[in-house]
Amino acid sequence: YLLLIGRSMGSSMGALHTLNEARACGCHVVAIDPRMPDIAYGNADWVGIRPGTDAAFVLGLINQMIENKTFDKEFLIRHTNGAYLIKSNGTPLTEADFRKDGSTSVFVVANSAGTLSLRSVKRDEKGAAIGFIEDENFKPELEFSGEAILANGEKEPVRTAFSVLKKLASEYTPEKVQEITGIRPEALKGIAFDYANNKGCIDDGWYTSKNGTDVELYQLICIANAMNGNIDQPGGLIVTAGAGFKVPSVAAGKGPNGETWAMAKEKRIDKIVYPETSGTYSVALDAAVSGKPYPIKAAFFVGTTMFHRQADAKKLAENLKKLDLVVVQDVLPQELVDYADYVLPATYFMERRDMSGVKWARDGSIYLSDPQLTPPKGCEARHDVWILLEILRRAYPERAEHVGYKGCKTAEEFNAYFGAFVDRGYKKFLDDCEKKKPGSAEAIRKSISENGWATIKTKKYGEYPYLKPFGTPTGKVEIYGFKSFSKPGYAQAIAPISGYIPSPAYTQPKADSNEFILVSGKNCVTCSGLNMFTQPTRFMGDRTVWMNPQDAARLGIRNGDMIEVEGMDSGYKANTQVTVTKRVVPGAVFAYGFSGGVRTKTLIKDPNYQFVKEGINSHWYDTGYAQPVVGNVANNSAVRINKVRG
Ligand SMILES: Nc1nc2c(c(=O)[nH]1)N[C@H]1C(S)=C(S)[C@@H](COP(=O)(O)OP(=O)(O)OC[C@H]3O[C@@H](n4cnc5c(=O)[nH]c(N)nc54)[C@H](O)[C@@H]3O)O[C@H]1N2
Ligand SMILES: Nc1nc2c(c(=O)[nH]1)N[C@H]1C(S)=C(S)[C@@H](COP(=O)(O)OP(=O)(O)OC[C@H]3O[C@@H](n4cnc5c(=O)[nH]c(N)nc54)[C@H](O)[C@@H]3O)O[C@H]1N2
Ligand SMILES: [Mo]
Repeated sequence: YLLLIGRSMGSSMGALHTLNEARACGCHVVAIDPRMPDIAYGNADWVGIRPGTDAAFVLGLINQMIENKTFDKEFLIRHTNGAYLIKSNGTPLTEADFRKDGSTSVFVVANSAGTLSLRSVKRDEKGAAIGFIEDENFKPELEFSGEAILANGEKEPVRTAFSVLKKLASEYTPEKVQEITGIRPEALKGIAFDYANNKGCIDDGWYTSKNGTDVELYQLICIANAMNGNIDQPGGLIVTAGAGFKVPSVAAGKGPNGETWAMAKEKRIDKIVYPETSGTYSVALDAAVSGKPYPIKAAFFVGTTMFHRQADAKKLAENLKKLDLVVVQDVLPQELVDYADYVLPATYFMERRDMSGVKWARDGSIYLSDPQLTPPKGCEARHDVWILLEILRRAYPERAEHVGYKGCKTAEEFNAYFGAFVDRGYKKFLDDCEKKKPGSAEAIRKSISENGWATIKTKKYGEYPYLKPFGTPTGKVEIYGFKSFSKPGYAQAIAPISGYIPSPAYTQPKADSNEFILVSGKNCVTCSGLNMFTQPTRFMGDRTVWMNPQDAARLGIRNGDMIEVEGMDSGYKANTQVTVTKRVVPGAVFAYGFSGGVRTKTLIKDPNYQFVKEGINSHWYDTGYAQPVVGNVANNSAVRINKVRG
């Protein structure tokens, strides 16, 4: 049983094939999405939801599991921080509350008699988490509440993390959930029944740029998975194996041949503003205007579409003009090229040799792709790394020397230089495999030469968090985020657990009016800035905006009409064609990302590519709102739909 919340799968890297195998084996798939994803054409259910309200749905699901006692109590006690005690101010009770020299990383559980026991993560000399320190015979109470006597002699009311979750979830009755999400009580109850009965799993996504409340949502999704005890088990939410393959490369202060150097003291600019971000580009562009936290004067874009990727295209366009230097290194003349001082053409992956680990699969594998195309004679395009090294060599020759690069005149010369790293990494990897398991190197070499890939490590289930701790403060699945208390100011920004929060990223549209939430997603034929510029896209792509028949009737709009989409927050206006369809919920409109509204001057001079101008680019309507501390930027927005006459 698989629940997909805001996952279209139609585009998801090879996962569709596995999904279909699962369905053929009887896996029931349910998609919770404001629009019906393509997978729901087959034997999958689609449950429409009002955009940005998913947290209420998940809390409703958790509440049903608690009310019906269908949750995995044993798992919650043993493998989550559900039984860990929380003080009245919301912070965890720790050893430091009892002893002056006590640790704030040692947490406390209680049994039904009120006896306390300590729990913490076991670490090696280097600080790496290797296990748990806890009394396995101690039976913690999941719903304990009572008083603890602290070091200063004061009595402190305490309760378990699970009690906090239970109280929060209790507000999300099926009726309340319907009011917020639009999902019928019977649908919620049915999903809660099936999900628990089949020990289902909710995909945990990875694209957290929808409504500016995504971190909270994904935390709730993980909690709902823990409620089923279905973590790192077959058919559950798993930690993938990984192959452990590395080629000699450049890391902070370390070169491929063992060279070392001092790194600049400055932190990456987005890490200053959003310390927990995995990458928030808007900070750099803001700094181009404000000079804060430090001034940015130049930007170098390698293989990213920016205008179709980044929320708030309007600000992007303004900020790009403020930079002294913009360089775009790409394979196609996408919109960003219009803002570039220099355009550097790169070769495509099919023109290069590439060896790497497979990241997004259950088992750990490696692959080797050989070049299948040769760039035509006279073509200026070069391998991405070659371009970058040539710039490095001219700007900072000593740094290029650090990585043993002295300049290459021809592609063959560069490929030999670069290929040597891959060969060295591959050889070392094979030697290591052979040492661990004699005979394995030959088997891997054979599989690579015959298939282009080889599976190195088969997934072992039941490791995390049963034997190996997660990276959380407790090492367990945290149904109450202790990370929130790890640094000053964090608890205000990342609550340990949250209820439904209306999106702070855009104005909430008025019901039954011409105001809507605009959502986007990918599809197999038109997503990615690359596919957009292939001719078949003209015929396969969908550059319209979808609207529910109920809304269309109220506004007097018919299928195929031209409409004007006006940003409620951004003020931006553009015309496009409308598709009137029940595949989107009332109150929301949908457009594929990467599909339309291209404004580049260069490419669309070609009459064959005029079509890329059709449709809208949803990012012209975004506010650019980013979540504090984590920095994920919201892609959904609020728009007015106006009928175009004539
Ligand atoms: N062919 C192809 N395949 C690709 C890619 C590609 O470019 N081309 N890209 C790859 C990448 S980088 C990724 S991240 C994956 C993405 O794979 P998925 O995450 O499966 O795909 P998306 O289309 O981004 O999913 C977004 C879905 O969320 C819905 N949605 C929007 N707002 C809300 C909301 O508030 N609530 C809910 N419940 N749903 C909402 C949208 O309608 C959409 O269906 O695909 C990968 N696969
Ligand atoms: N509205 C909306 N916005 C979204 C999303 C959405 O669903 N809806 N999805 C979000 C997600 S999950 C992601 S991952 C991002 C993706 O955003 P991007 O990563 O910017 O998207 P791509 O379209 O994959 O951009 C790849 C660019 O690299 C170029 N390219 C391809 N191969 C090479 C190469 O070998 N070398 C070089 N130098 N260039 C190359 C292509 O021509 C293209 O211009 O977008 C995000 N933004
Ligand atoms: Mo992505």
